[in-house]
Amino acid sequence: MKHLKLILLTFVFIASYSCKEAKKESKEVMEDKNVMEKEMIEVVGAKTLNFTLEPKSGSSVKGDVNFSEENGTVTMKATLVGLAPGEHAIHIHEKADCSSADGKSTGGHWNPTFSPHGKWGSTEGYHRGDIGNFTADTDGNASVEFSTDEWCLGCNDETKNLLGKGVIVHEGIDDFITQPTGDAGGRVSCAGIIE
Ligand SMILES: [Cu+2]
Ligand SMILES: [Zn+2]
Repeated sequence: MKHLKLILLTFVFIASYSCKEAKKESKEVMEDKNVMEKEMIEVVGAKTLNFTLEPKSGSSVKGDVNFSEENGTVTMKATLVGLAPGEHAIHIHEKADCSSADGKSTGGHWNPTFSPHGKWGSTEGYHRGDIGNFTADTDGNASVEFSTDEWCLGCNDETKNLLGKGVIVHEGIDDFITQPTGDAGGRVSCAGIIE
């Protein structure tokens, strides 16, 4: 009888121990799941960014610009109001700093490949920020769409990473020839690309 009690006690002990282990394991699984969910949200969150374009140089040019990355391609969509009708240049400049009244705090064109200024895709070279020209309608409204696999949002390749750069809309037209600016005139709207 004593022997049987001992066996029973041992059984209870083992049962309660393995139950504790199982609980511990399931808690670990839950924690892993939480970490995975958090990482997934962070990845999705890094793929779409929205910014407000603010007027510069005494203009009333404002709007929204959106960047999204999918399958290695970044698409920029900008909507603008308050422009003079006709053509204007839009570039990515090297800094996200829109603090100065003339927008020059964003620096020059973003040029991480040390190339000449030019038309996007030109065999003679172009800056990674040389988006080009777009046309505003007679009411001064415009929408711009541009896609490329030569940009990324937050990747480790600094020749592609848009984060920390700035969007600049110019008063004039990019001639794709004048170095290193394209002679596009004053900076009338600005947005910093900051996560
Ligand atoms: Cu520019
Ligand atoms: Zn340029």
